[in-house]
Amino acid sequence: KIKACIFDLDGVIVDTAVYHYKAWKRLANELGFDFTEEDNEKLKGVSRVASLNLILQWGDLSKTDAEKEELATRKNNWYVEMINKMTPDEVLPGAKEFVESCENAGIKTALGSASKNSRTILEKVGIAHLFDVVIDGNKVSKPKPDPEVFLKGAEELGIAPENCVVFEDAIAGVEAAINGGMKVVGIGSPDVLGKANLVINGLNEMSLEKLNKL
Ligand code: B16
Ligand code: MG
Repeated sequence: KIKACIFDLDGVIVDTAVYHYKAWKRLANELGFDFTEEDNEKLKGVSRVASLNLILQWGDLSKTDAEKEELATRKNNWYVEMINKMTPDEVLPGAKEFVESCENAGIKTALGSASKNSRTILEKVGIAHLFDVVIDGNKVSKPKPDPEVFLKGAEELGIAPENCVVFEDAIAGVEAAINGGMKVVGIGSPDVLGKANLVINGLNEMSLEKLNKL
């Protein structure tokens, strides 16, 4: 029986991928190269440092750790400038409603995100109060597909992993949930997220009825 829902942030609750893309693209351009929106897909759900490493690889550049830190900070400052302007209408369709319906049904809710900026985003879009627990990039050290982020969420909620369901848009996140012994609903394409127990296009297609059938 499902007793808790754990939500990824980018791609499930909000579409911050577009802001990540703009900021990374600006950085790449300053470094003298470019990458496509298709390449950007590979950065979804991937941590900040890992994203930078991939981008530098695409530009055929190698940097010292100190230089990487400066580059990641530069990108993050642009990103933060953009997310600071986010508004409640940027919550993806049905997301707020579904999290609320969980709350009303006595199902616990947590956020499980790789982002170190998740607090700002939740507050800007006005839904921070809807999550019982927030586990994000500030609290975990092992990136998805390691299940750490979701296991910590379950632990802080006091719910066993087998009674949790994770909502994820990235393949690494779907794998992380499975590795943690949880059920998982994929948000996106069945071709990519086929390992999930159920794949839907967005939380607007989710319901408590579907949750109970997982
Ligand atoms: P930050 P999620 C992930 O969010 C993004 O999908 C990924 O593109 C980003 O690099 C990562 O967060 C870290 O974000 O730079 O803000 O710490 O899908 O795990 O909610
Ligand atoms: Mg995501």
